[in-house]
Amino acid sequence: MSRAHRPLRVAMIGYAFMGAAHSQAWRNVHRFFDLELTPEMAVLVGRDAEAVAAAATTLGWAETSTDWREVVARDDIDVVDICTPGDTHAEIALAALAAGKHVLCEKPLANTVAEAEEMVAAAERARAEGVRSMVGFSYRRVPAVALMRQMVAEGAVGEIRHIRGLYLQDWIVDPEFPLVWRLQKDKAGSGALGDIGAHILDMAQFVTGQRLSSLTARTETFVKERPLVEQAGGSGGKLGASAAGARTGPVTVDDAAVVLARTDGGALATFEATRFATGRRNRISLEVNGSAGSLAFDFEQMNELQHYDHSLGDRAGFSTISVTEPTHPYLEAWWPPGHGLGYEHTFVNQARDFLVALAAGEDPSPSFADGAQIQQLLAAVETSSAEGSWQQL
Ligand code: SOE
Repeated sequence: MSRAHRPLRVAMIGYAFMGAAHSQAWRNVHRFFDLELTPEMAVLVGRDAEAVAAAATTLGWAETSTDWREVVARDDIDVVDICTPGDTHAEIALAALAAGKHVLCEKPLANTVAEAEEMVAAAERARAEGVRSMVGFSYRRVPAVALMRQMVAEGAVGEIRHIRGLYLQDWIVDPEFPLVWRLQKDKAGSGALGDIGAHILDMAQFVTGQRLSSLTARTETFVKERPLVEQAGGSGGKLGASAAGARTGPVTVDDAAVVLARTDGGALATFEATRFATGRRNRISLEVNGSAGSLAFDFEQMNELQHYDHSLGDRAGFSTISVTEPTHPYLEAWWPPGHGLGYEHTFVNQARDFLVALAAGEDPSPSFADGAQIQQLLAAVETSSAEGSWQQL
């Protein structure tokens, strides 16, 4: 039986790639999951009045504004969803929490550890008033990743020895690709490290229940100068056109990061995050090897999980679990067995978890504190790379 529905009015700041992904989640979440809270897509906020109006029509928002400060202070807004570049996360989140709004903030939580810690303190203060906050690590909501976590907790791999995480993209391999905001430290905080490395670090800790306790890392910027966006005539987004012969500016973030780490559970872990893995458009994968077996996930086959059960002796081999059964995480709300999900569903599942927690008066997960812990790992990677040192965490 369906429940009594209560509306929850959402304002979203930013409407590019992540804004579009979050919008379709707010549009659809209550149409698939049976929820007590029904999101209303109240206000979309952006800097350019004409562009934000066009985006609101496309994405399904009722109203628009160019002034986020005015919107987060409005009495008729319950949730503020932050989908802007990292340099504005802290300021918007602090204002929204102070105004008593629940906050969902895209990853990475902030651009620096200091900002992240301020956000954690503000979230703790607001929590005392029943205000909730969450950071958006969407890949936790891939059913196969959530199942992997369950199976690790049930002992499917035994004692964990190795954690191997990769996040590989290739969208800036062309040296003529313009200097978009994701390649500027003052806007993005870091490069491949914070944008995609943050996901794989979070996923590894989420799945294994272990935290990194020490690490050493190296980062690299392969292409040090790129055409300015204005010169290239490209957008500020990822899909700017390449522009031979245009004026250039310095790339101030990493193109790639590699990490070697130990965990508090005694495992060895390796991670690689790069935007230069030619041919790998968006490959995120995680393998865990333990005393009793292994589990492996690869986003390119996101509806599958590979399992190796060591106890089967000479009959053992990797088997493929089709993660499409209604008993698997999130899938009771989706399609019949064998009808897989896609990237966009992870954001719907994320919105579901957020709304369920709000309705129950509980803390959604991952918290701002979890986001700040990832921020500390990102900072440790940068320090380690600069010094050539091991960092204790
Ligand atoms: C970066 O290229 C990016 O858009 C990330 O910012 C997202 O978090 C990831 O889901 C896809 O790639």
